[in-house]
Amino acid sequence: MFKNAIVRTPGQSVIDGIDDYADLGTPDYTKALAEHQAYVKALESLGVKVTVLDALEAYPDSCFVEDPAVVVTGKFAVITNPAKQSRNGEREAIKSAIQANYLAEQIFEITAPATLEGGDVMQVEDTFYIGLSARTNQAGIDQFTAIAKQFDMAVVAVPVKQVLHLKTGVTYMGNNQMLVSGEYIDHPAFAAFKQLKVPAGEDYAVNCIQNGDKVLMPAGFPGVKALLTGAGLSVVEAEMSEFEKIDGGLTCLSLRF
Ligand code: CIR
Repeated sequence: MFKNAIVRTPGQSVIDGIDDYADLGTPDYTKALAEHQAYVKALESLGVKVTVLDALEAYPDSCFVEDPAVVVTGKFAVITNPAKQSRNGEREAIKSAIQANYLAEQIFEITAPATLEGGDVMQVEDTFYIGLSARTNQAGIDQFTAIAKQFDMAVVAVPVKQVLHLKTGVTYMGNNQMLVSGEYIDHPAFAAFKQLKVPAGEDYAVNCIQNGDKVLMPAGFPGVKALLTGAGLSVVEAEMSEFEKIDGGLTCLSLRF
């Protein structure tokens, strides 16, 4: 379970966020801000202490703090190397928030030519499933693996073909249960888990945040809600319409530890 989260308020520049996948129009800044505030409240309702960082107008996607860092509760943190030029400066911007929570010897960095984004890193107990994607390359996975090894943690690389990041297609719901959609339904990498299969048309809702017996999910996906409730989880919903327009999901908006 995690007790802390770091988020960053979206700036007005969020309307210029990268949109490689969704085709849903431009986010409304005022609405995005309101959804972000509700997201913070929803995390707090899961018993989490939330640190809110100031908006960074220079980086339109900087509210997606999950990508420039990976945090592992009580063990280590990694400053990543985001692949997109417009996001790369976010790695410097997130450092002080990481340094406030981890000792210098616990903080590592992914360095070029390696690229890696936190959205591709899914921790399941002592194993990290890492997406080999348009944003995370093999060198990034190799560097992360060397870091994880020092903490007796393993890495399994998983190809990402149809979605942005690994966690845009699969998230872990605890208790050996994997919420899977699209290319990850019946995927061999997750064969050992009980699969919770996202129904067609609700793929966006695969990106959920589980904490103990609670789960935060995007509002408006009754099939996934029924699936999670049926799995014994108590569901909290958050409106995500404006972030969905720039390919952002629930996990992207926070670092949790
Ligand atoms: C991007 O394309 O980088 C942002 N518009 C969305 C990032 C989403 N992050 C995530 O899934 N971890």
